[in-house]
Amino acid sequence: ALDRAWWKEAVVYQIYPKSFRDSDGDGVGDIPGIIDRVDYLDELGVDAVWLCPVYESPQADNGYDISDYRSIADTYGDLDDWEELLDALHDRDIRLVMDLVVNHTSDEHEWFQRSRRREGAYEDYYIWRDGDTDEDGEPTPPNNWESVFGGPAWSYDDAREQWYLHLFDEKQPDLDWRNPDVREAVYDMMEWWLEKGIDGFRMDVINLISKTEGLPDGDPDSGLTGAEHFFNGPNVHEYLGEMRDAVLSDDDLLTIGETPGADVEDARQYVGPDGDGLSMVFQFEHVTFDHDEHKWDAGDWSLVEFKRTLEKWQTGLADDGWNSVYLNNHDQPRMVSRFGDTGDRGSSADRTPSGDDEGYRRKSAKLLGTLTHTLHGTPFVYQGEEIGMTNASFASPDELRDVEAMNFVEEALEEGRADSYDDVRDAVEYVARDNARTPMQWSDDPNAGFTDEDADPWLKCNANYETVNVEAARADEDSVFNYYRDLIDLRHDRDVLVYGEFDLLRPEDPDIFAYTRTLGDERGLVVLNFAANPVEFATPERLSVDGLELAVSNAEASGAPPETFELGPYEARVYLTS
Ligand code: TEU
Repeated sequence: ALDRAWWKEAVVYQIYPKSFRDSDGDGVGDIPGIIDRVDYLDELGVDAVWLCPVYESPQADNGYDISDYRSIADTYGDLDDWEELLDALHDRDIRLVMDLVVNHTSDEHEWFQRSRRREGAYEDYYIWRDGDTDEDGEPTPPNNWESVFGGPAWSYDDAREQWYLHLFDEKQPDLDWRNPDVREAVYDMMEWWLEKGIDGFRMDVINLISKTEGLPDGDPDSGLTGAEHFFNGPNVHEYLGEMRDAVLSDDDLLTIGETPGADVEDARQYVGPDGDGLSMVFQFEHVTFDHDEHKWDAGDWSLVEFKRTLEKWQTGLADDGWNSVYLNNHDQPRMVSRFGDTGDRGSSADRTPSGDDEGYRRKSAKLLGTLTHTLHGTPFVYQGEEIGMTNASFASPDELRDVEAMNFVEEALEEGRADSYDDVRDAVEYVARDNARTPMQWSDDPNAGFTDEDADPWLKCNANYETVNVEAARADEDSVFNYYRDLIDLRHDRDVLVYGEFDLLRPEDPDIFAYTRTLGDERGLVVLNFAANPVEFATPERLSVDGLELAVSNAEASGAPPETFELGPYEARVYLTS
């Protein structure tokens, strides 16, 4: 019998609240705005929402810096609004997964404020150390670890006269998970949210919570100095096991760990009943395989390598574990700009030949959606992906809002790696997180229908909203949106797409991503052309295509699989047994 779970059969929709829908005209999205669009989610057909942080926060990292875990930021609304959202979703059988950010808090969290004053039990809530001094007697940090957002991972606190560790921004001090009081406080907070009836947690950088004892220097030649001492650290499984026993074991929850730097072996330890019990993780290998030393060097990528990376995860977690499937989120560039083809529209990275002024935007967006909905694992749709939103254009650094991107530009200029912004503009427009965070494009009204016409959105809208928007997409039978509805329906209807075994065909084919899915007598064949030109693909001889019929395609196709496929640019076909 199948080991069924609702979260294996679900399609999850990720909401970045700041950019989803603004109901009160302050230029920032909010919870009433989301409530207003719950019917839209229902129409799309998704089963769950992952809501990025809406908690009280000074917004140094758009809410990933939490100053109070048990209240909602004013700009998003209040707890009553949140309860109303939960009800509105549940009324439509859509579950709600909340973001859990517990590697760090905001420096404005009461815990940190008390800790810097060494108040009683809070004294050891964070990772405080004395520093060293250099030859000139200047204070230097306790070790050489680097922050993910650039610069040292340590800042000096004048009140406490010690350094504190922050793997991200200086306004995001790391909690000391060795302290049982910290862990207890986190579990209590989780229980508080669970009692409100939520359906799971997405756990921010959960594999970073344990650091090597003694905090030794890291290898200065690695991409991020110190990483080997805080990614998948020594006690992480002990803490996650304890968390499971304390708060997660009773409910049928979706728990997904965000685990940068985890390989398949690591993932097996986080996921499943024999591991820490998480439902799944967000792995990063398929979104970092094109990085050189650093994400800002991202560039050429090959389909062969992309396939190899995904196959490793597909097969590696097939029997004990489960995959999440995503190609973009609020930290990654828009998938259609990265893996598809947008011409020169909405992206400066014109890496592939274009068909017209927007390249093959629609067609390649559908192709990528076909991939995510037919791989083995739970698909995550990031807001705007379902209408084929693209990377944006940032003419000047003043248009950027993300701390990581702003630091990158500033450092490049300071360190002389760039003479002017123009030297790094391509990199910004290719990988900066702001690309994914431009406001959701609801209509061709001014400000894309995201906020009032005369309001100032917190981050500029992508200029292509006049054609790329929800209103236009809903009205157009042939839109990316309507194609996504079909994909989601199909996945709901057919167990083979959820539970079927994955087998990659022709791994070395440079243009075609093809695979089968098999579940007893139920079979599927997926053939995807990742090239901007027509490509032939011969059905492998040993493959039985008996009984297969076309189930969905982004082109004109029908019937049974031919002996030799002639696939148009970015053409996608899914065949299933009837
Ligand atoms: O991201 C963690 C992380 O390591 C990366 O996604 C990282 O932000 C990105 O690759 C930098 O290029 C999580 C959240 O998703 C992100 O939004 C937060 O900024 C970060 O944690 C800190 O909470």
